Amino acid sequence: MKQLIVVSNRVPSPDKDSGSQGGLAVGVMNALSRTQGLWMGWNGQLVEDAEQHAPQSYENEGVQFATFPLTEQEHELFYVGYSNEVLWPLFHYRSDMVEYSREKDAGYQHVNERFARQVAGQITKDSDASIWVHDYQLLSTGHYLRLMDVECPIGFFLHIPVPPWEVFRILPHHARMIEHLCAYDTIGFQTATDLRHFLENVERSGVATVEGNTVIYDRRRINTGVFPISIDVDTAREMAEKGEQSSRSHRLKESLQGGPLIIGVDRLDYSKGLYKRFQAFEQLLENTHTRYGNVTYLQIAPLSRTGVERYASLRRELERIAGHVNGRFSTYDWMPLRYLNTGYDRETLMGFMRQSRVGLVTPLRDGMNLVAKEYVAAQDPEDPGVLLLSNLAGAAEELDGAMLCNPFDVEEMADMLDAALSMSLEERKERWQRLHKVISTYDIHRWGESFVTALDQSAAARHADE
Ligand code: ADQ
Repeated sequence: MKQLIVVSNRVPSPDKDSGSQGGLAVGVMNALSRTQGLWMGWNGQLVEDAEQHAPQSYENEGVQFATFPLTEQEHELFYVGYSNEVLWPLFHYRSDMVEYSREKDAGYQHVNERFARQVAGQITKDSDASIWVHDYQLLSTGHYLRLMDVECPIGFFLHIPVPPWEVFRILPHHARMIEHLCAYDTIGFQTATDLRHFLENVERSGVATVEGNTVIYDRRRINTGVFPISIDVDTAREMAEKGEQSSRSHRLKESLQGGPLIIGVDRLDYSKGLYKRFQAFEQLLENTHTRYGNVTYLQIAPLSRTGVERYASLRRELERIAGHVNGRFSTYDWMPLRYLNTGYDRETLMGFMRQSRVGLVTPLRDGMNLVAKEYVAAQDPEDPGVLLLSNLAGAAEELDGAMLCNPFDVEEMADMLDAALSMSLEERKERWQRLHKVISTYDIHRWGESFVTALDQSAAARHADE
């Protein structure tokens, strides 16, 4: 049987089951468990002599894991530096935040080569494996695998957006990145827009040619496609039903004093549009006064990438505006904006989502956004909440039934929040049914299966050509 090897920067933590982890873990575990799969990645540890460490292996839910450490310097240059101070902002259209240096670039290449070496070490001459590499931290890993004579099918999936050419070409050595991507057999994107931008970037870089959705590079044919990531809809619904009965949910409900709840759940990241969202909520309170009684906005935003300065400064800005909004509108027994940096287990989160009248998901740019889909899955079909979604999230290309807003237009967001809070039950149900149809038609299982099938097919076509 063919073995699937998944490679990503981080692997799911061994002490949690996949149901308690993010959507990616569920989709990938599902694909891996059907193929005696192996998942490889960084173990989260920083050590001085990382090169000397053989991968640590363990098994979880029938899937093998092999993880390895990095050095502090590798982590600083590869992860903090190039991945999160160059690629992440640029691919989210924030060229103003890009902080490039040759040292970070070299660190990124070095760690990508190391990931490739670790993976190549697991492949024996007669093994029948396919390799699936994930996300912007590992764009060059396939290239190094080919240099190590790994000839098996290798696919790549990008979880974040692809910017158009005029933004992409800001990246120093962007042509080299395209060249490295040409090592893969299949490259998947979240949306049709990302795919279109990628093909345009390939052509404009002059590195390879494009025929339909196929990239042709030095007699190699690279298939590309759209694979919008999704969630495990049934599990999310079950969690929401259970979560709603938890004592936390009861306490939340009591604390609302009969007023409606608006909820936001995001990693604390500048791409998620939190600052403008807080401004929109302030505008809503100003516009509607007491029309909705004690309306509460609960924003759950666990800290992420705390080593990157931009995240620390965003945190300070959010603390300031949250204090300002509450200082302005709170009464002795009502605090309108509840802003917390705590992470919650998924059952609690889904239970909170189910109780809320509006799900506020307004990234300034997002590859997909799984929270938008989780919000839909968590709703009670008889009394569903309204999804207010940024038209700049990948999910907006799919989620027919959401209210779409421009996340840069604070006044429009405030007006749409007002409309969402006063929406009739009939319209809420009708919108939710359309949304639910989308997420249940193409769920996380189909996502994993369709990518792996596409990878197998493109590799088979390559062999037929040889
Ligand atoms: P992220 O930018 O992390 O992912 P998102 O798609 O919303 O964004 O996924 C976040 C996940 O973390 C969700 O499953 C959410 O429930 C969970 N989460 C968020 N806050 C939490 C909290 N406080 N406690 C527990 N869980 C929490 C990247 C890309 C996205 C893309 C995904 C998957 O940026 O665009 O959708 O990968 O491809």
